Amino acid sequence: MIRDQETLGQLIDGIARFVRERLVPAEAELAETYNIPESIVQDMRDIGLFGLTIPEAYGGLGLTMEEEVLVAFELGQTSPAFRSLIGTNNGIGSASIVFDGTEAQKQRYLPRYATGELIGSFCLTEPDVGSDAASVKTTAKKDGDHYVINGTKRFITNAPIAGTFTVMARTNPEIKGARGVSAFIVDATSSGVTVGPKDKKMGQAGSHTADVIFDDVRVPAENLIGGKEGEGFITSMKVLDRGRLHISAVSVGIAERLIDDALRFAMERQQFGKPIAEHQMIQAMLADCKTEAYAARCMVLDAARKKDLGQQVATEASCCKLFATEMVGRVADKAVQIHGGSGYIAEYAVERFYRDVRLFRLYEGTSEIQRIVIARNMVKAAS
Ligand code: COS
Repeated sequence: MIRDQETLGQLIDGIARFVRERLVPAEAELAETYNIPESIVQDMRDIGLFGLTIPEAYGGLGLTMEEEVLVAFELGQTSPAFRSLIGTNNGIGSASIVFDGTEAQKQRYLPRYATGELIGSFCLTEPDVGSDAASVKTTAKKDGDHYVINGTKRFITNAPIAGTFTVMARTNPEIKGARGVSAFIVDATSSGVTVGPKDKKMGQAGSHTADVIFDDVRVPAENLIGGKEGEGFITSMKVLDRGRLHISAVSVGIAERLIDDALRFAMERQQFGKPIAEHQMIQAMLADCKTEAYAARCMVLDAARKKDLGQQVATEASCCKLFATEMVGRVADKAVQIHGGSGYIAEYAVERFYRDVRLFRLYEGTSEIQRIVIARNMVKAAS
């Protein structure tokens, strides 16, 4: 944990500079090649980006939630595929072990996630299991001192480069819902693990997802996270509470980048004898974008601070995810509108971002799921 403002300021400034000087200039190449150059990946390792949230005892920076969202505001200022590469090691790919792993599991995996030597990936979603995450069909059957895993996982971020998968599998077929699910760490090189072809997606070029198929994969019982069956779904929900705040912060960062691009364009582009930024209808769009992005930033910081104080923030995390991801969709739409015909041309970054941000309303829980979580918690609290 970074405890003093000066060190935190240096970290944030350093990441902002890295984004501006290394990542933004590489955006067009990334969009073209779908590939993050190895030299950039190495730079990310060197400045510790893979281990931002891994506790210091295991080689990471151990950022608090507030510090993490401050970093994510900066990482959001460029193509989200860059963040996606480090996203799983700092979030869904490592958090199950950070929150609920045994000491041996932490020592075995976390230091290598922190350096980026090992990429962790999170396997919850399946072909028939999306929003209804407690209905996991993948099975894990106990066989001596091993479990045998069978099933298919879908849309798995960073699967093609993963060294480990955190796999949610049903250990108790008698229990149909959440309590029958357990979490396992599965080595990607285990016999019976197959990663499918990379998905062709609408946006986020360079962030790779794929199916992962488990066919009689034998996993040592010591890889059951926390050593306890039936805890996997709860672990997933805790992981997603944190992940949802992170995605909200990235959405704020991207909105701020889009506002900046749209403002600069509007100040240069002349129509009817003056910069379009002087036309009131353009000004209204800029003002609405600014207001919404600012509101989302305040929400994310407030929820992050509450989480750091040890408060339950499932409701706030869902409020942030709902508002910030819908907000960035509206901002991207207006940024394209302000760019006029140019906004539809790939030469301008807004064209890419418009497609990129669509994902935020879908993954780590759709907007509809966030509304369900918020309303259910409201009813529960009032009962
Ligand atoms: N933190 C800790 N525990 C939580 C929790 C949270 N945020 N949310 C739920 N739980 C616990 C509940 O307390 C309950 O525990 P008990 O068995 O002790 O009672 C258990 O988890 C089951 O919860 P619930 O009954 O609410 O489960 P549902 O099947 O109704 O599902 C939703 C709840 C819909 C919210 C869940 O399935 C969900 O988030 N779906 C979206 C999944 C998702 O985001 N997928 C994206 C892919 S992952 S990148």
